[in-house]
Amino acid sequence: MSDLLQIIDQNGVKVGKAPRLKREVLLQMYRSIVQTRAFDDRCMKLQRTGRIGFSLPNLGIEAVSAGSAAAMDPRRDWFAPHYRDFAMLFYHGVTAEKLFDNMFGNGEDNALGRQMPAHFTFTEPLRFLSISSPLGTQIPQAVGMALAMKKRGEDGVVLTTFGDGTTSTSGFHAGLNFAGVFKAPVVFLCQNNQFAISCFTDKQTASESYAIKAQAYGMPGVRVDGNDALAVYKAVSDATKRAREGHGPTLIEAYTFRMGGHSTSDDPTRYVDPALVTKWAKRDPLLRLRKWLIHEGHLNEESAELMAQQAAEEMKLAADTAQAKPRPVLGTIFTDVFASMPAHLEAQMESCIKHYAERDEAVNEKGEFPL
Ligand SMILES: Cc1ncc(C[n+]2csc(CCOP(=O)(O)OP(=O)(O)O)c2C)c(N)n1
Repeated sequence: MSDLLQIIDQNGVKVGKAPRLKREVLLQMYRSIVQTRAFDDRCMKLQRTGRIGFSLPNLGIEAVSAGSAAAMDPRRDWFAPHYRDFAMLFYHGVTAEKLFDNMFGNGEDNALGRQMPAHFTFTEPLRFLSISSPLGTQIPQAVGMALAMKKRGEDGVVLTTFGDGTTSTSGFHAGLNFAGVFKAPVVFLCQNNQFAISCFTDKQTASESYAIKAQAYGMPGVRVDGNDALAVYKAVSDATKRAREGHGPTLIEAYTFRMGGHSTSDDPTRYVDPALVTKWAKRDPLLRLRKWLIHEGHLNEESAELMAQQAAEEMKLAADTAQAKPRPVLGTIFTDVFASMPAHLEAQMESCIKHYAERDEAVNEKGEFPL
């Protein structure tokens, strides 16, 4: 099994060669983790007070998303994400309000309320394929996108992320096999947070690691400390460079721990050993990066506290704003599917709007349909 790549240890001390990164990049990585935590905290409050239906906490795994996002070029690369990757969006400048538009499924949601909450999709400011609930579907899609870019002579790379549980899907096998054979410019990043809902990693695979599976597909496998944003950045940027230069895919396993529940519907205290939680709390990715940034003089205790406070205020304001926006109009059920709507759909749309309007039911004068 390959060694675990680590640059900053759990005490915030440098133990490996740090990549040369600008101060703004380092601070943006840190800020995106802080924002993700504040977003999760706000979502939990909204869910517990019945204002949103569902969310997926990122607590503990944020450095995997932040470190990998920093290694990608949003102008030419694509993200084919897992559903626990919110820091990628914050890193590349998606606003909190835009995320809450999706959480509330309002009329400004990019998916117009037709996706589950926390299932984001963006083409700007980064190319972020829609998060998908069926596990592993993003993996073959990422390979197809990467090969399409290669065929067109573009130099883009696709970063696809997934959990340890997702390595048991057929999408994982099909995607890695195809990418290995055709040298697709893809980076496969497994967030090994050691759980698939309540299924612990020892019931997920008999392999000695997830990274070792790369051997079977003819590509390099790298194991990295997933709570170390700099190490994740280094592993993903090396793999991206390799892919961009035409040498094909890499499988990276980011070893981390899910410190929260699987979702807002889950009670992890029923199946997670508290000793494990205590052990991993000491490896917290946010505290580790914060200690190192303070040591390097990029941050101090006051500026770090201020950033956390600002993020909490930002999330509250964004959530309140998104909640107050109108819902999608009824007609959007029919739009966005065809470039020009076929006649039979147009007829169905008219009849549907007329039906509800006549009954004065659930539609206002703008055709808004409270779903
Ligand atoms: C194809 C498929 N099978 C089962 C599920 C139900 N399911 C939802 S999340 C999940 C666990 C996934 O675990 P993992 O890939 O490790 O990601 P994590 O939630 O730990 O981030 C399961 C089994 C699903 N959504 N799709």
